[in-house]
Amino acid sequence: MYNQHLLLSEEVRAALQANKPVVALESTIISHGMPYPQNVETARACERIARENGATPATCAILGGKLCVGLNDEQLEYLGKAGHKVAKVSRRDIPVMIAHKADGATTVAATMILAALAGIRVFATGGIGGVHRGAEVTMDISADLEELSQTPVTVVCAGAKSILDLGLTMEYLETKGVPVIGYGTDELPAFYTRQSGFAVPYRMDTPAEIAAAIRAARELAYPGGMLVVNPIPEAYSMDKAYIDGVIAQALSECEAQNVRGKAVTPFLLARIAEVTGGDSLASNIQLVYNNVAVAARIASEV
Ligand code: PSU
Ligand code: MN
Repeated sequence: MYNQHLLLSEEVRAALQANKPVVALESTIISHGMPYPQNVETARACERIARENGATPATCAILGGKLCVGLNDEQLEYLGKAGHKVAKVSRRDIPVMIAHKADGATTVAATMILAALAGIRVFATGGIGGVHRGAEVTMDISADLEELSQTPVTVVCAGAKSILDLGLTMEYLETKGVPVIGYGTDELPAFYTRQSGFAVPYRMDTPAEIAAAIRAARELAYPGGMLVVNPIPEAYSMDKAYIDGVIAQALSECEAQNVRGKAVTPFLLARIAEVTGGDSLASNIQLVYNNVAVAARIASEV
């Protein structure tokens, strides 16, 4: 648990030492995934929901070059207000951020690295990065997928947005040996909608079953993590044809404006929220809450 670059909050340190359930939360969703002030409200509510479901929340970020696991209220507010002024940090960026004593918001990949260093095994987010549409030409494949194959943290998400190529994303995860578990579903959810048309290899209906798989992977000393896909609650699920149309529009704008690299995902998220007049954001927030609750219950059983 000790690393010179790691800074645990007192609360997280105490929970880990006492072997109590802890759930990691990412910060790119705060600074690059949602607008202010909804991002800060959501981040705080996630922490509350983790607690209500029996786990200590550990929001992760890099501040002053320190790998912070467990943030206080001011730190959350800072990241939310700073938005795109703080760096979006994935695996490749971490050593440079430390060298520059810089501030950064951690993606799924980077949050997994911080969580694993701290000894946290379960992590909740909204959606993961994946294989982008057209990746056979652009090679735009999120580092999140590679991280899932090498870092032993279970990520609970609502599937992936259809800004990605969901079929190729599932193929990639299969190739990399990442178990994908549908929580109460046989189908990969597509973030805003409960259905995608792609099957998941496994379905589990209880947190205890998922925890048993996590323990087994650990007992086998598997290097990687697992992906739990948890569908958005029915009440907040969006109309598939409508959201697919909005996503198609956002994708063509992205291409027309020549947006590249790590700017792609934040650009698409922001455009989709704008075009839907905030409806997609409302759904996004609810699915994150749902994931935090499930992750906390899994963490309680591991
Ligand atoms: N997908 C979402 N919301 C998000 C992200 C992805 O629906 O906020 C963020 C996560 O932090 C994820 C990152 O790890 O974007 C992936 O970025 P990229 O595609 O550049 O790897
Ligand atoms: Mn990318």
